[in-house]
Amino acid sequence: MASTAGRYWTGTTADPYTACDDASCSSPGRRIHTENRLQTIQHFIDGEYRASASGQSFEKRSPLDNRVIAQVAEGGRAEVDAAVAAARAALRGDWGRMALEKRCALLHAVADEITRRFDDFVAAEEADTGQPHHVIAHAFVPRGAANFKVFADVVKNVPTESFRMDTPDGRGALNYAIRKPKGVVGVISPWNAPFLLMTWKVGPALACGNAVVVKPSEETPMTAALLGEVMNAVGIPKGVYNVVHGFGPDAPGAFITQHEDVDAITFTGETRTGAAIMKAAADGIRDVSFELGGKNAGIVFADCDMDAALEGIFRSTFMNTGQVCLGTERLYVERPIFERFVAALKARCEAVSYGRPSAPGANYGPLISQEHRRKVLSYYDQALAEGATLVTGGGVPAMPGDLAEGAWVQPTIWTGLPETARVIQEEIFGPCCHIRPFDTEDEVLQLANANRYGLSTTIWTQDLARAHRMAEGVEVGITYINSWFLRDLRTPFGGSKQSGIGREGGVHSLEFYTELRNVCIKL
Ligand code: NAD
Ligand code: 6OD
Repeated sequence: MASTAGRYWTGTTADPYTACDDASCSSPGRRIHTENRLQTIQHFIDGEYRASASGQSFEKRSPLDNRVIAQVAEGGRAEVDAAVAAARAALRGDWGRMALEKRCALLHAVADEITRRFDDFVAAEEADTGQPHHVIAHAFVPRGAANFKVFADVVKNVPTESFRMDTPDGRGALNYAIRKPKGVVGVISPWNAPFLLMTWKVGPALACGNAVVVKPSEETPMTAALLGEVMNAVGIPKGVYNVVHGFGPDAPGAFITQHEDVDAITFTGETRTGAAIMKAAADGIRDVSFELGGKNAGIVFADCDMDAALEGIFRSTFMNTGQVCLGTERLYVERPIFERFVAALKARCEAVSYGRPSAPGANYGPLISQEHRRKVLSYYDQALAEGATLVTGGGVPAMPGDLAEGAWVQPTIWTGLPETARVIQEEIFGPCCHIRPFDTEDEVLQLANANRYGLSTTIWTQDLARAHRMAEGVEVGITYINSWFLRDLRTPFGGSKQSGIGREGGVHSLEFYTELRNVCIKL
């Protein structure tokens, strides 16, 4: 059943439009609900929406109530082959020949079209993730648009190096560097902030002149699919942006990493998936850029601004139901304020408002899936088995009606565990943290660094010298001082240790998405 419909979904139920009731929303009254609509999500290959050649599809369930909300085309080798061939053809055709100015103007147009269709993207992301409207509308979707504009501007303005050298004949030679696109880039993305994280790769890849084959997470297919409509609307040549839906191992994810005509792979996801991808990439000597798991420490000194620290730590631990790679799962609080801080954080957790994205005042959503909930709850059990003191949460909230079937868990805090406990060492990726008191800077540095991951840390202190000392001492790629998840897209982003390989952001993205070549001219 092949379809070339010009839209990423085919709806079977009417009723999509409901006014937004969030008083703090910047676009009240403009939002679309997809919560009650069954959709068919197709691949986007060579500028067209397509079903799978095999006719196979899989169910996408709502995290809110476990209802099936979409049938998603399940790709195989045929779709990956077609997508890679389309991408290669685009590079050989108009896209490969396009002037930089025009390419960048088109990417600005992509950003503008995302903004014009803001409500559709918000609705799609809400349907996929069930997360609160304000998080998606104020953080994730606007970032999707920014990812196209910012990198178009970076690429247009970056200089290249040149060296004048002496030669024995006295005439000299000039070396200069040129940047060429890597070629066909495989983009494999996760479910936790799907649109932000996928466009964070696609934006710079296209700005640098590559063509992409995207494999979004099987849990969150919608915004990647919807973006195809945007690409067609603004005139991005066909084959530049391709999406193949499906799973990872022995499926489109793996097929992209093994494909001999894929030149580079950029991946965000779990560390162990990164290891599998690295092995596959090794065969073709393909370049990889990896943003992987984390077990981030939060560090709160007694001299902090208590209200700001509490708000920052609460967000870093529980925003997006704890499903943020930069999120805090190990918290160290200086002893004089330990009891007060734990009590205040507990109170914040117990005041969250569970609900659908559209529910008035709802500020806390479900986990992404039943499978992920089973994993998180197994860690909740594990913490108690290892002797934790449960401060709050630890289970499943009582939800009304259909929501009782959703992937809800309570925000959870523990104290009293040794640092060797699994919930302190392993990434859970849920709304939970262990809190431990500390007495000295050296002690907390040693505790924070005693982990195989090294993505980020958030440190709260009003002592500037200490802030700098700590920032130099923590073994992570990204340190936030008196802040968290404040993003300037010009800065290097990535993890140390097992949290990643490489840095993306600003000019650093060029290191991955382009190949630098030297030209030497004898004068
Ligand atoms: P995941 O590794 O399970 O899946 C990510 C993507 O990889 C999905 O599209 C999946 O289908 C695909 N995949 C799975 N196995 C594959 C294989 N063998 N070959 C090719 N593709 C494969 O991760 P997830 O559960 O979707 O996301 C959560 C994880 O992502 C957490 O570990 C989190 O820390 C990490 N993450 C890291 C960052 C960062 O910037 N460092 C950002 C967001 C999420
Ligand atoms: O802001 C970004 O660019 C980024 N990569 C954020 C990652 C969030 C992880 O959940």
